[in-house]
Amino acid sequence: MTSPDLHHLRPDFVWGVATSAYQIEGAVEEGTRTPSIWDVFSHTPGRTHHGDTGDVACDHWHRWADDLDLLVDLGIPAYRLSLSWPRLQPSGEGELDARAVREYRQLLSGMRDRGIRPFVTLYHWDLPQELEDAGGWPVRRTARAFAVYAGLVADALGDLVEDWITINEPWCASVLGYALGVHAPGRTDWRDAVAAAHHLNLAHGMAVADIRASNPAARIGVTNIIADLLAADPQRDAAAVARLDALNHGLFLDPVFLGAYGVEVHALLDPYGLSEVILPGDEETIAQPLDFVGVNHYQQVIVAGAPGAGPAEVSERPGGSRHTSFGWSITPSALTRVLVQVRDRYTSLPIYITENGASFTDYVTPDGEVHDPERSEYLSGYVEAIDAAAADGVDVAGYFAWSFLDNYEWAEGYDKRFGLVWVDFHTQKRIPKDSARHYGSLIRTHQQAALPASGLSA
Ligand code: GBH
Repeated sequence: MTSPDLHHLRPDFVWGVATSAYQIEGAVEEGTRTPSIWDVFSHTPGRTHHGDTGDVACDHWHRWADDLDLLVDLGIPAYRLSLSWPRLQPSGEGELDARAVREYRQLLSGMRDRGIRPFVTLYHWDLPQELEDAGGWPVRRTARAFAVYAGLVADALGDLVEDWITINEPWCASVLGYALGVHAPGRTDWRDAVAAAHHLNLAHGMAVADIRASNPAARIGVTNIIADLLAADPQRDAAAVARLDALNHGLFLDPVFLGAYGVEVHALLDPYGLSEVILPGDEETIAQPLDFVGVNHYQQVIVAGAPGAGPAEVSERPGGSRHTSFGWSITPSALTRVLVQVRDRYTSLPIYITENGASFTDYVTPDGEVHDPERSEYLSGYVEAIDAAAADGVDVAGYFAWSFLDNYEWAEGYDKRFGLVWVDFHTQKRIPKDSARHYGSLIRTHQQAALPASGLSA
């Protein structure tokens, strides 16, 4: 495996891996934790592949110390994790649960002791079911509840965390959860999804204010999933691309970085009630100054117009000629294009790639190892694509491979393995895949090249 040349990346570039709470923690009945919408959804027959749930997942709640040791062994300096809202604040309101706070403090202290830098996501889709029963994201109250929760968490954990991500992929949380019904809570109403999207944006903005009030030194960003959209036919399908871009990207990035929803977004979603849910002052609240922007990138998509398929009325197929086991394209140049576009259209803030990765049909060979050359090649290609964006002047600050561990892939259950580390879901044994060692060597190569350079410029 060749090592890419990464000399445009900044010397202090942050290298990490990412996970989320419901996908790895398990221990769903421990302490005072209540069900989240994902507990309820995954336990509803027919909702997930094989009926898989996150009840046990990677049992990380009981194994975090060993898992952190593994990060050290692999030479991974940063770790993006999310906190479980129903564990920390079981009814979605009121005081935080003291035991859960203590346990997360142990985990975060364990990271500090091992020299691992935390990036903490406050919402990675596990809304307390009680808040869903009270209306969920389509109601405004949920945004306020989230901000209060975020402020309490910043009070309780702020001495152990400098980098916060408010919300992971509000597109998934709103569109997949409330319009397409393939994610929790499984509703299928575009008006609900549009209201949910606005309230997720509002929740982000309100939370930024509450976190800063509690912790003025905090660095805060928000993470969106950004695809590289290409027209199937440049003349015929340009409008379809613009519609999908408005729904997937503009709906979330416009108000945060440009201060208001753009005309494309209004044209597409006012028929589904967007203007009705925006109250005076909301857009100012959403457009809080941030410290960085998070980008999750997985796909290049070829888009064509197709009447009747939701508000955007498009059909999508993967770009490229090679694909992951999810059917997603392997096209590293797509990430370069996405990063350049985020800079050109939205912000010159530092960009973290907060997720990028691939599922392949991994298996343990008789030697007890997992040989996954296609994932190593994937990582090299995408990291090189980041270097290309940096060469173009984009301020790329870090990269988090999705994922640290094979884990609960939401509605897809346990069949899709994104980990750098294999997990045997019967024994909970961890086996670092070849790609984990490859990633460690990419990191070392960059760090060694960066050291003298930073010494000279100092
Ligand atoms: C990210 O979601 C998530 O942040 C992370 O938790 C997840 O594990 C990772 O990527 C890998 O998927 O849209 O009907 O085809 C990316 C969005 C949502 C894409 C679910 C795949 C499958 C259902 N993912 N989607 S559908």
